[in-house]
Amino acid sequence: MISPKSFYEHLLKHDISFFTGVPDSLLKNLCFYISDHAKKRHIIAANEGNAIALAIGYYLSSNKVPMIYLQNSGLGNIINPLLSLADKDVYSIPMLLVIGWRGKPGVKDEPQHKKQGRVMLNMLKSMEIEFEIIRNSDSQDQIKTKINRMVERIKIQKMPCAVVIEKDVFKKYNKINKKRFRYELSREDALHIILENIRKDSIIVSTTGFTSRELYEYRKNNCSRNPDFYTVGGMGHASQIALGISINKKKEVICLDGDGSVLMHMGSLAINASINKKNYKHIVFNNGAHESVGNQPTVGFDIDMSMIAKYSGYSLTLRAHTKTQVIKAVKKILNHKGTAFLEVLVKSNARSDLSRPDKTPIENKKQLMSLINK
Ligand SMILES: Cc1ncc(C[n+]2csc(CCOP(=O)(O)OP(=O)(O)O)c2C)c(N)n1
Repeated sequence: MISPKSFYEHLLKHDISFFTGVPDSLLKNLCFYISDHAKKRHIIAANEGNAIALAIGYYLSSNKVPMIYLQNSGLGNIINPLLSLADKDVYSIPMLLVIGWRGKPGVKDEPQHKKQGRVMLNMLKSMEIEFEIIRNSDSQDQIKTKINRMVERIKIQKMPCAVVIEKDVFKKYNKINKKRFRYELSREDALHIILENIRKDSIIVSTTGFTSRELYEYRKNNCSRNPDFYTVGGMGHASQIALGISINKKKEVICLDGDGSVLMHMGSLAINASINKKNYKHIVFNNGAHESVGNQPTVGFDIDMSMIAKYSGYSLTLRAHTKTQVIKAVKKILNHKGTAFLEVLVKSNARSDLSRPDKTPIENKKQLMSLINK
């Protein structure tokens, strides 16, 4: 194990002092330390591919090696800019990737992480990216030696190299910059209000992380079988899944999204609006954070998502943050004969005892398909 401080300071010794990436629960203590200490030399990117691009720009303008952090779920997002820009055969950009290894074979994890965890090392090998695995049994000195080896390779080869991080490598770090609650409703409160004010047969597509877990928990406690699709992986794609369903169905299709998820692939807003299906309703819980992986900030509270949706072409866009406002807004979007968008501003304070779906994704899919294709 290593403290985030020692890891960070070791990178500084190598003159690695710019950090960008998308947060990961497994790397959260490192992410907190970087947020507290790197300040302006740290940018939380909208998606992992963007982080690679930012790192390229940083290198071009500083001649220094940047560090990019990500969960291995984000590997798909980085492949294109890595292979078609940063690679030795193209612009040859040195950078250090720090990848959280979810779904490592032999370690219990959720279904969406298993395949990615199993194939990740082979994916890195086939991309010709050299890497070191940092194990939780490694001593601090062993970890530093592995980083030294990778940094040396990066500098000689002038290309991206990676350290793959097992679970529990980083010691706990208590962040200094704690977030203050700004809004009265939690996402779970808002979710319950919405579920109680929509038609019971509405098809719901929920985004990655706590939103899906809170929806699942509600169904479990109410013993109901509903047409829900939990977007357990594929962060940022829930709204397009919902759109794909809505084009074949007359029933209301409601996407329950998160600010981090919308930001990750924000171009989809314009596509949702352009299709203008009147049964398509998009609700975003904006808590200004990636709460599911440790509450690292997004730009959610610095922007007005309902305005972005409006100018992307949604014919009705609303914002709400109190119970009365949410009830009114839900009624309005459901009565509206066109694509509608509701931004619900909430606080981050999810319960720590949230359960996870006890059915497999395939069982969930079968239940959904049997309910909507009767
Ligand atoms: C491509 C990808 N990158 C990163 C993750 C890790 N991850 C899971 S949930 C989440 C945060 C989602 O943020 P948001 O949509 O705002 O929802 P919240 O967690 O705040 O409810 C992240 C970063 C992931 N699953 N997939």
